[in-house]
Amino acid sequence: MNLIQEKFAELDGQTITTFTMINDQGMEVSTIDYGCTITRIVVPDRNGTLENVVLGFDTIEEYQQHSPYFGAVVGRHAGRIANAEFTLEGTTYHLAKNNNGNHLHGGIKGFDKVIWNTEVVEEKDSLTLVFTYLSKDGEEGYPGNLKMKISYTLNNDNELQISYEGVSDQKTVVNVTSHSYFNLSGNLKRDVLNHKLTLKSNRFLELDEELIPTGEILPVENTSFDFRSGRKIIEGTDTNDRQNIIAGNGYDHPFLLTDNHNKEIYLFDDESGRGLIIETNQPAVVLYTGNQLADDFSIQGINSRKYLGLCLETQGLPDSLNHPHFPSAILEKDQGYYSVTKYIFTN
Ligand code: FUC
Repeated sequence: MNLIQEKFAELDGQTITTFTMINDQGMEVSTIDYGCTITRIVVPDRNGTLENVVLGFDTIEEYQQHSPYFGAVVGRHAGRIANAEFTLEGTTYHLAKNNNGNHLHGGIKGFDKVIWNTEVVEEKDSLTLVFTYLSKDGEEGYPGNLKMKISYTLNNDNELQISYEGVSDQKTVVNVTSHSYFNLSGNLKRDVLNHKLTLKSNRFLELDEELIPTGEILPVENTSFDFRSGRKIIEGTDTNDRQNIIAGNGYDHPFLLTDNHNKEIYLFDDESGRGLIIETNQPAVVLYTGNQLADDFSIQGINSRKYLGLCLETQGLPDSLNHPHFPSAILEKDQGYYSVTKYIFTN
């Protein structure tokens, strides 16, 4: 295992550092302490060729100007909260409005736009980056001083594990995830339309025109949302299903997982031979197929465009605060929040 640290940029008088973890198989994961952002994941294809499989930039300016949360940790609450408000113990909290009057991915300056403290833990067969941050009471409208600790561990089996821990001095809400856009073709050679996704999920959330959950939980049977036996992404970008159309011709939906820690999410690109198995303790995964990716900038020399990457955001259900029948995102005072997701790359 090997770790390289180098300066990435200066921001407001602070240095932003890139940490690159490299394992004995040559897999590399590069992360900056701004937003705990994963800027690069390099893994082998079926011939052993090492290439990057996530969308990321080389400069801080590009992250600030163009990034739709590329590779970042999003929080305190991932996804949309309707009208940017919720009520807890009789108090209504007004959150930052950053998406059509709604709250999205933690607000205007969420976890993705702050600089985290970093520590490195080296073990014989793994390396861990430990990021910590204190989100103060009232930040982006949320109650409670919330202490977060996020760990990225790379081992020699081409597995990256991300764990999220949090504790608050007041009752609050937490639902954190990682927002990497995967593209297994390698160095963005193709878009993700021919990637095949398999999901252990029978049900998904219906969305309204603003991509907010309506409260209805729909069965996947006989729809383009049935990934149980595997399905290419293109089958949902080109349908008449109203849910695919309102998402911008694709997917932007939370799927409820039926099985945890058991290969519940599997993405495969036949042409490169690369696969990605995702296992989590979370109740859901949001599949977002890059439907809103703008085309007026480039990503490491490649023109950005729709479907250039897809996100698999393991998490609780968005807007659960306004839908009491959804699993709760409430964190009690002094109780621990714990979420963990493992990304296993195959070739
Ligand atoms: C995803 C989506 C949103 C949004 C954002 C950049 O998580 O759910 O619709 O476009 O990322």
